[in-house]
Order: sequence, then C-alpha cells, then structure tokens
Amino acid sequence: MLQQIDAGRERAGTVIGRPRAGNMPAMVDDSAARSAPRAGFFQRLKQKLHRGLGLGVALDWIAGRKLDETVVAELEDQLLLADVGIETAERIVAGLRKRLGRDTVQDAEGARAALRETLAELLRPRAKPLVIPRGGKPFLVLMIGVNGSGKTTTIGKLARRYKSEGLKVMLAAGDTYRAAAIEQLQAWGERNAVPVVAQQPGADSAAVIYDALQAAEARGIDIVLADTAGRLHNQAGLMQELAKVVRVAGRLDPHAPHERMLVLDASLGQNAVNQALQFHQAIGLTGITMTKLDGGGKGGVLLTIADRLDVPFRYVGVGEDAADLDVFDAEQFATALVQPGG
Ligand SMILES: Nc1nc2c(ncn2[C@@H]2O[C@H](COP(=O)(O)OP(=O)(O)O)[C@@H](O)[C@H]2O)c(=O)[nH]1
Ligand SMILES: [Mg+2]
Repeated sequence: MLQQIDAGRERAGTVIGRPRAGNMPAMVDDSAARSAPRAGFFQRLKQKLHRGLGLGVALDWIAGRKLDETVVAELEDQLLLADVGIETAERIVAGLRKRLGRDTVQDAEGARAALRETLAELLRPRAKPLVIPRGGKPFLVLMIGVNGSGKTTTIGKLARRYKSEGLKVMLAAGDTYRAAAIEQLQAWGERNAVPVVAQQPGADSAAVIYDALQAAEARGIDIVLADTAGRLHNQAGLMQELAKVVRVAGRLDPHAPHERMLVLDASLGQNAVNQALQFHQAIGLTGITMTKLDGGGKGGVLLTIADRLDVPFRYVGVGEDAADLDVFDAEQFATALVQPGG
C-alpha cells in the first residue's frame, strides 16, 4: 500500500498516508456496488423518490381547474413545502401559467409536462459538467463547505470516478483542523489506491495544498482533489483560510484552483441556499455538488440555488457508497422532480 501513497515523501514534515493495516476506520463497503451492475442515474433518482426528492406537486388535483389565484397559491405552497424559496416558487408558477394559459387545465398529465419543462428551463443553464483537461499542469479542485456537508466523501467518490476514467489522481489533506479528517481522507486514498499528501493536524492548509500541487506536477498527476476545513474558530477565519489557499495555489499556477467546488447538504433546505450565497460571495464558486439527495434532501433546494446563483451544478450525491455520485443532468432531474408520488 505504501508505494501508492508516497507523494511528497521527500518533504520534511510531510506525513505520508500511513499504512494502517487492520485498523481502517469503518468506511462504507462498496464492494457490492462494484460487482453489481449499477442502475442508471434516473433509476436511482426514482428509487430515492419515496424518500422525498420529488416536489410533491403531484398536480392530479389540477385537472378541471383554472390557474386562478387560489390554484396559484396552492401550487406555491406545495413548492414551498418542497424547499423551494418563495421568489423561485413564484417564478416557477408564473412559468407554468404561461405554458398552460388561463383556460381550464384539461389533464394532469399535460400540467405535469408543463411543470417539468418549466423546471428544466430553470436548471438547464446550470448543467455544465466539469471537464478535466489532460496532459497539462495538474488541475486543482478545491472542495469547500461546512462540516458534515460531504466534502471528504465526495473527494473519495470523485477519486474513484476520475481514476476509472484513466486520470492520475492525487488527494491533498487540506482539512488540517482535526486529525480524524486527515485519516478519513487517507482511508479514501488507500481504498482508491491514489496518493495522499498530508501533514500533521494543525498544519497550514495552504502549505499542504501547495506541496500537493508541486508534487503533482513533478509526478505528472492530472488532478488534485484538495480537502479543506469546514469550520474554524469562526466564519471569518474560515473564509480567510480559504482565500489564502486560493492565493498560495495561484503562485504555482495562476489558474489554480481551477475549480472551487462547494459541497452542499441538500437536506439543509434554506440553510443550504444561504451557505451557497455566503461562500460564493467570499471566494467565488465555480461549481456546486449537492449531496444527500437520497436522504432528507428535497430537490427544491436545487431549484432555488439554480434561480439565485449563476454557478453550475457538477455532481449530485445520492448515497454514502463510493459509486453514489452522478453528473448533474437537468432533464433527468426535472423529470424526477415531477414524478407523481414524489
Ligand atoms: N446519505 C448520504 N450521506 C452522505 C452523502 N455524502 C456524504 N454523506 C455522509 O455525510 C457524512 C459527512 O460526510 P463527510 O464527507 O465526512 O463531510 P465533510 O465534513 O464535509 O468532509 C458522512 O457520514 C457521509 O457518509 C450522500 O450523498 N448521501
Ligand atoms: Mg471532511
């Protein structure tokens, strides 16, 4: 195992992913996920629907009604219950009204199709997959987000994905705030057999990521996935640390970090929206990954963020396993949101 995680060995003070034979922390076992054929994104989203991804705007009741003020208010209420913000809900209902006209709605199926198209229209401009160039300098992805949002897990999932696509991947343990965070990342490095650059807890996050970027360039690595802390002594301190990471990485490569990816827990509802706005204001995001859409996460959060922030969704997390990550797809997402019974 050690030869797989030896990046930066030559650097004094750099702790190289220590082999921990026999005492791997309890991680999710994805062996079943690896051997069994994975259902497609849409199937899996549909499987999650009963747990709350759907908007719950079944629209069956709408057949035979006109989109008058009462019906509009009812629709908006349903959207609010699904975590859609009020302004976004109003915009969606206005879009629906435009499509359906003011005559009596003939059938629920048609109304559903109109709602689906309204949602797709909102999400489409936000569906821009992350493209990793090959053969150039290492592409640095800085993972940002509050504690527990799923940063480290998403790094593990992405490492697996990119490696399977033939990219040379390295991880950087930039969350130096807690020892457990470093160990968690090292465990993901071992599971995916990719190098991890780490230092002691309390080390300077920017220095760890700078070291990783330098080692990555020397070793012809395509992509560095850098973890960061989700909480410091206070919010201003966290934002300052992230800004420093960005600044220091820029010394090695003026384009780095190439991706500033916010990881957001969709089950936080309106709080996720506020986090997105705050992080974007502080450091300028280039992408968002929404996690926990399999759990309490409701799709309405994505609609609100899509409406309020011009930042693309890159991936969605739909579980704790290494394979539970999908590229965000606006059409499929819109379809899943309006499934009856959601
Ligand atoms: N259900 C579910 N759990 C997730 C998902 N992503 C992460 N988690 C879990 O959320 C918890 C926090 O994740 P972690 O990666 O440690 O968050 P971090 O503090 O941002 O690094 C862990 O228990 C993960 O297994 C997801 O998409 N779905
Ligand atoms: Mg973490």
